[in-house]
Amino acid sequence: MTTAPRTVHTFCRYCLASCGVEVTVEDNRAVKISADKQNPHSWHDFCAKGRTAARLVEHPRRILTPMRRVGDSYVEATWDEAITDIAARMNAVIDADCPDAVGVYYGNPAGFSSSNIIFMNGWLDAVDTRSRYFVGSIDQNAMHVVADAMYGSILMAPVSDIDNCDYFLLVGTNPAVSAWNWLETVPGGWRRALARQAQGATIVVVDPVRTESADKADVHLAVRPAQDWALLLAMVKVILDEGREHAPDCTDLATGVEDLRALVADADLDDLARRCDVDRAEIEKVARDFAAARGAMVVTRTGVSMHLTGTIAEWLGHVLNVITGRMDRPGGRRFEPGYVDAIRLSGMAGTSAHRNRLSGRTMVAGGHALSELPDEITTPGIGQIRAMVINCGNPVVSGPDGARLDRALAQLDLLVAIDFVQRESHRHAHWLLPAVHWLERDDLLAFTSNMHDEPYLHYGAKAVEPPPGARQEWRIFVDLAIAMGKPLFRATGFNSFITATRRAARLTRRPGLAFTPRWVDRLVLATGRKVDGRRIRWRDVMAHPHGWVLGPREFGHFRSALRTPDKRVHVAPPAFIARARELLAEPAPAAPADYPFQLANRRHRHSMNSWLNELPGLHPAGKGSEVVIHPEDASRLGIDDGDSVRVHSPVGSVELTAAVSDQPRPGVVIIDHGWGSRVFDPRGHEPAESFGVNRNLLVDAGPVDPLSQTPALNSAYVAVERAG
Ligand SMILES: Nc1nc2c(c(=O)[nH]1)N[C@H]1C(S)=C(S)[C@@H](COP(=O)(O)OP(=O)(O)OC[C@H]3O[C@@H](n4cnc5c(=O)[nH]c(N)nc54)[C@H](O)[C@@H]3O)O[C@H]1N2
Ligand SMILES: Nc1nc2c(c(=O)[nH]1)N[C@H]1C(S)=C(S)[C@@H](COP(=O)(O)OP(=O)(O)OC[C@H]3O[C@@H](n4cnc5c(=O)[nH]c(N)nc54)[C@H](O)[C@@H]3O)O[C@H]1N2
Ligand code: SF4
Ligand SMILES: [Mo]
Repeated sequence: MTTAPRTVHTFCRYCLASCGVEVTVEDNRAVKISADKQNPHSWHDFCAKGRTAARLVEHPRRILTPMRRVGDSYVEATWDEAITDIAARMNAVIDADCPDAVGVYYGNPAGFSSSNIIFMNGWLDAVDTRSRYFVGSIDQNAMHVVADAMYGSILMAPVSDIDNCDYFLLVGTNPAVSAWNWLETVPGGWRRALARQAQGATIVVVDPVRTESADKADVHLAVRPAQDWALLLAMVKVILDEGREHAPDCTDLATGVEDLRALVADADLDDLARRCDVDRAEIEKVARDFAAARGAMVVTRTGVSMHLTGTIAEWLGHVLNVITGRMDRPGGRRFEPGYVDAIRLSGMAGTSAHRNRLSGRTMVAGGHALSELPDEITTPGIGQIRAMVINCGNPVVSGPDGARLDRALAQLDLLVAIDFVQRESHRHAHWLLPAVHWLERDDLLAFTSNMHDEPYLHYGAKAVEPPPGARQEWRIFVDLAIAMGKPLFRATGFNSFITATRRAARLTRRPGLAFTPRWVDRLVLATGRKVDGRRIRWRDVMAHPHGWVLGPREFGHFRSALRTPDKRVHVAPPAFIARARELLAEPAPAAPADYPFQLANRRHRHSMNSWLNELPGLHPAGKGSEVVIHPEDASRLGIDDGDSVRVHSPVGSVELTAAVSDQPRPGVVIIDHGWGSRVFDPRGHEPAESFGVNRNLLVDAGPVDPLSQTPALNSAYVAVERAG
């Protein structure tokens, strides 16, 4: 029997643009997904990834029940079998060694579920392991480290006030493709910036590649990769030396400006200009225009962070905003309080200063660095990781030196992957556990409410029921803790409380009595901020299916939100000053003779890191298999457009097709990241499908930014030659 079509309004949870969508549902299938134009906040970025979300839900290779590895293939199993077996094997590993023998890697999509990370942490605390590996170390750690040192909390992420901005200094970001998101949701951000430009605002894009965004910019500074720190330090120097700073903010809001002055006094503009390979006169002009503009902002993103110098560059971007009076002022960066105090709530979760046994490095933002994971798995000793969960991640492709990680994962006693399909990183999994897609899931993303560029609440309602065999991560972690006999959140009684609610639900035949994260959502709202003088009630949330703008954008919340003890912005954290001095003392960057090119990266509108590039019809054949080379470099190497070329580094080698273009600056070659991930077929036993080439095989995981622990993902040195 078919049922009449119905319409569900919700939002896309692939990226932080959080587009409102309208889903037409027929027979529990999402047959059409379009932008929800009644959404008052977000739909303008709506893209093909959201439009085709049902293709992943209905992926022909989707895992539909837990699957256990038997020899070289997989057999279907029940959840009871899966949880019992995994719990027993994990307990055995812990008993033989210590809790750190069980580890987790969690990737970017984990943050788009309202319950995943909370209950994963509850389980990790139950197990009492410190072997926690986080995608931040290949993405946003620099931002967390800077926010912590300058503002007192890793979660103090300022949002962009685009509509009042007269001068955009966009460093290492390509918002025309990526949407304006990295720890902030600024719907239609790029369009709005272009609208400001049409009214006279200036857009400066700093990028070694002439991207779609750089093409539209008034000024494009084709910086040498990983040398943004030098460029931004030069701008800080121009502003401080010439007295162009915002004096009240430098004395009242900020502390440490004198230490900055001392730092720039020891830096030389010509030297800095040489390092970043941008003309000194151009740097001076941008710095002066930036300081003089009425409303202005520096925005730094992944192009800044994914280098050995990432934290210093990220820091100096924030410094420019602070010393020119851009914080909490129109056209600059504000603090959005959101409807819950995410900073307070996350603080309650507690952070660990644990040092990894081999590297001795501490956690950043609650996790260790992915680049350390292979050694922690393969090196014997107390705390050697023997069992792992990969939760929403594909680190073999998205992280550095995937070949090394792949070899390590193969040595585990137990590897559990929670995902929709079996990808490259799940190749050695002993258990594949089927996840639930956002179209099939309810989410209240309260913890990111302070990243929206206006006060906003939207309940992510599910559009369709998940396959009966799929389970949300929270449920998996809760069941594992119970089966392992370890108290969730280290809270005695929590497990028996959950079991009691389940028993009550069974006995009374009222499934609604069983514990779900909805209880947490309600608690969060009940203790959240007041709107119009009262707390948000659940029925208010339900009354706004298109999303709810809670009030006007407000300034004036930044200072009180600061978590530094003195409620001031620390512009010169000693560790950053010391590292900057170290960089200044290093010789100017030069490529090693054997590896003369730097490897840049590109994203596409229609893929999401290492996934969504396998969806039928979304990508033409050959996508993800080209290396873009500047014409001068190509002619020197005797390479023509379409030639087969080999790109290699000290750690890896890949073959691709040459595309000759003047988009990269000479000396830089581009290979898109996120490709080269196989999708296996554990149910149908068809051969693995492969899409493109994994360029991160070329990135050495060894050297990392000492502050953020991020490797040189987008500035590794490589060699290029004709193949054959
Ligand atoms: N060279 C280079 N490397 C990069 C980057 C770069 O710019 N250059 N970018 C980096 C960035 S910004 C990031 S964020 C990282 C990403 O790195 P990761 O987060 O490790 O990997 P993703 O490629 O995002 O893979 C996410 C996986 O989660 C699965 N998934 C999606 N939704 C869900 C869900 O709801 N539940 C479960 N259980 N699984 C789900 C997907 O199917 C996919 O397998 O990669 C980084 N790598
Ligand atoms: N379509 C699509 N949208 C996405 C994603 C996706 O994979 N696909 N990923 C989402 C995620 S997880 C994130 S974190 C955000 C990321 O959002 P962005 O940070 O805007 O990511 P990119 O589009 O990779 O832009 C980074 C730019 O930095 C440049 N760059 C590289 N090295 C340097 C350098 O040394 N200096 C400077 N100045 N620039 C450099 C690159 O050439 C690139 O143009 O996007 C999100 N949105
Ligand atoms: S993936 Fe596309 S549709 Fe989904 S939130 Fe991001 S920009 Fe919007
Ligand atoms: Mo990311």
